[in-house]
This record gives sequence, structure tokens and C-alpha cells, in this order.
Amino acid sequence: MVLQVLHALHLLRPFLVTPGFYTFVEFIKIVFRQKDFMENPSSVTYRKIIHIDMDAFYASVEQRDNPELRGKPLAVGGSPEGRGGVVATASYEARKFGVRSAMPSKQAKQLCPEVIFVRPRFAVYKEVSQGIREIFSRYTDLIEPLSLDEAYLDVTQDKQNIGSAIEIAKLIKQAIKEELQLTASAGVSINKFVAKIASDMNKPDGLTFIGPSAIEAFMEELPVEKFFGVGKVTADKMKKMGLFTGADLKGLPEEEMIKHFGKAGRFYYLIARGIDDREVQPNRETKSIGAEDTFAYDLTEIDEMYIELDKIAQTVCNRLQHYQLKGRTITLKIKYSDFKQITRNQSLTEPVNDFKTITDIAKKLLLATDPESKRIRLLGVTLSNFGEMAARQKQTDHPDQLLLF
Ligand code: DCP
Ligand code: MG
Repeated sequence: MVLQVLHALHLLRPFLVTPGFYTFVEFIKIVFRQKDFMENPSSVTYRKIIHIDMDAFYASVEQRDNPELRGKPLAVGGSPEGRGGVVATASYEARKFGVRSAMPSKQAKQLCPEVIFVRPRFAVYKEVSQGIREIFSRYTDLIEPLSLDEAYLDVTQDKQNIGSAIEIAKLIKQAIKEELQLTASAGVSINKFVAKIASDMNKPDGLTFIGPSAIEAFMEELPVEKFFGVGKVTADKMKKMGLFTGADLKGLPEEEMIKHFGKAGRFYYLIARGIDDREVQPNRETKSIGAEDTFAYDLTEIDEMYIELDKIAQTVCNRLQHYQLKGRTITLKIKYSDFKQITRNQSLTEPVNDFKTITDIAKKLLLATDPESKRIRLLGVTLSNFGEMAARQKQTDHPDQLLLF
């Protein structure tokens, strides 16, 4: 018997080494996993995924380091006096008044006159971030950071043979509390998508487990705007089509989803069924950081375009500062009302991350495209070419590899 198998393998050898074969094997594995999952959930060994997200991250660090700020409404970000100041995050006390991330600081002050504004201290947040990653690494090396305060962990096989992902999440939360005097929320499930949504469900200091048998019902009830990758524009489109929840999405065949939402349609199709095979990927590196916006109506006037570019450039700046990165290449993306898309870029001799340079170059690139001659539905700005700086950063603080926006 063994000899027969070996003989068969020998005959199949030319096929076994082709990449196509591996793709085929992966495909079969996925099909069987999903088939098993649907028919007999108890027969499958699931992955154990934890998503951890710090609570009101910047604001909590500021309250930790300055007792006078504790229990008070706090906004970390630009001051409300200057032009263009934006809230990076707000303490839970300030959130009660409606103060939120990305809100103009002026508006935050109107909503909550007692709010205290504090400038961000990125170097401290980065240090805390390294602290939480060190805690994660006690349990697994499969850590995928999404930003300074957020990461996926695959603990299917944990380093300490604890076995229970819920127990590991508890221990991590406890270590963060005792060693860093901060709180985090955790989501535990069998895939990234559900774990991430779970971590947001009982903030602050939450721990939410969504097991295999609960996933289907959970996904059915989930509003479409909570689906990964569904922005405001897609959510509005879905609602116009009468799709409000996961259950509604599930009603649409795969071809229909792809027809309406392109490549993302396939992802939504699977996700609506609780299927997400994305691996936890350590060692991801940031190659670019950007932001874009699709407008509620097409833009035709340069003044409007400039206003929108200012907002987009501000978001890009916040993100660059959040990750402490500077880029040498600025790329402008324009999508017209007929969905045709162009990009224009400019590279500088020195890397930058300041608002003025980024928005000025984006406007210059826009102006060179004769922008008022066509209706514009989307504008985007991206910085890339982090070059030496990213390389240096990689050498000095290895775990700080980040996901693209
Ligand atoms: N951040 C930012 N600009 C944004 C969003 C966030 O600078 N538009 C920064 C500040 C946050 C940190 O990133 O503290 C983490 O972002 P989160 O979305 O996780 O928000 P918080 O941790 O502040 O709050 P939550 O408890 O809701 O996670
Ligand atoms: Mg957070």
C-alpha cells in the first residue's frame, strides 16, 4: 500500500511542483473547510483569532500621565483657536457630548465648552505601542498590527499552551492594565472580521467572544455599514438597493454582488456567510498612506475641489503623524463622473508630512489637469516613497510594521 502511494506520488511529481497545483490544493482546502463548517461545525478545527484595540488610546495615555486630566472631558489634537485644528481622539467623558475623532476642534469646543485640548505626544504613544506588542508576543508571534493601538493575533497555537483564546485575551488585558495602566478591548472569534467587530462591541475594557455557532445569526443582524470595507458611499448604495443587514446581503447571489460591487462583492458575499479566510499576517510594511473621498455630488468648481483637498490632505497628515512617517512622493487621484480615473504625482528631494506642503502640491497637480472641464466624483491623496526613513525605522523598531490605509 505504502509503495503504491509512493509510486502514485512519483507519477504525479510533475504536477506537484507547479504553483497552479498549490493554488488548487488551497482551493480544495477552503472548499472542504467551508463545506464542513456549513454541514457539521463540530468537525472542524477553527482558528483562534483575537483582535485587540486600546480604549480612547491617545486620550487614555494623557490621562494616565497627568492625573489632573482624569475623569475630565479631553480632546487630543489641534487647538480650536487655530485654523484647521482636528480632534485625533476624545476621552470617554468628552464623547458623552458628541466629541469624536476627525471632528474640527472648533466644533468639539461648541459641543462641550469645558473640553480640555491637549497636543498629541506621538513618541509616547509609540512607546506604549511597543509595550503592548511585547505583551502580545508572550503568547504568539503571529501578530498583525493595524495601527499603534490595534492588532490581530492568531493564537491557534499559543506559545504557552494555554489553549483558550478567551483566557489569553483576559491575560493580555490584565497585563496591559497592570504594566501599562491602560485598558484595552478584545474580540475573540474564528476569523479576523468577526474578531474585529467583537472588540468594538463592549468598549471600554470589553471582552467579547463570538463562537462558530453564533456567527451566522450575528452576521445576519449586522448593519451593512459595519461590514469591512463598506464606506459611506457603498452603504448608501446598498440601502438604496434595499440591503440593510447581513441577512439582506445573504439574499443576493454571488454574481449579483460582483455585478454591483465589483471585486469587493465577492468578499461581501463570503463575509455575509461568516467566511473570512484572511490570514493574520505579521511583517506587513507600510508602502503608502493616503485618504480619498467620493463626493455626494460631482464637483465642477475649483473652489469646492480645494476645500475637499484640504480635508483629505489633513486626514493624510494625521495618519502620517500617527505612524511617524514622511514620504517623498505625493500622488493625486481623480475619478471623473464617467468612472475614468487618472493619477498624477510629484516627487520631492526631502520627505514631508506637513499639511501645507501636501495640500499645495495636491492642488498644483489638480490644476494641471484642467479640472473644471470634467465632473469629478472622487479625489484622493497618497504619500509614498518613505525610502530611507522607513528602512531606518524598520531597523530600529522592528515590530512597527503597519497596514496600508
Ligand atoms: N486617530 C487619529 N485620527 C483619527 C482616528 C484615530 O489620530 N481620525 C488616533 C487617535 C486614537 C488612535 O488613533 O487614539 C486609535 O484610534 P481608534 O479608532 O482605535 O480610537 P481610540 O482608541 O481613540 O478610541 P476607541 O476606544 O473607540 O478605540
Ligand atoms: Mg482604539
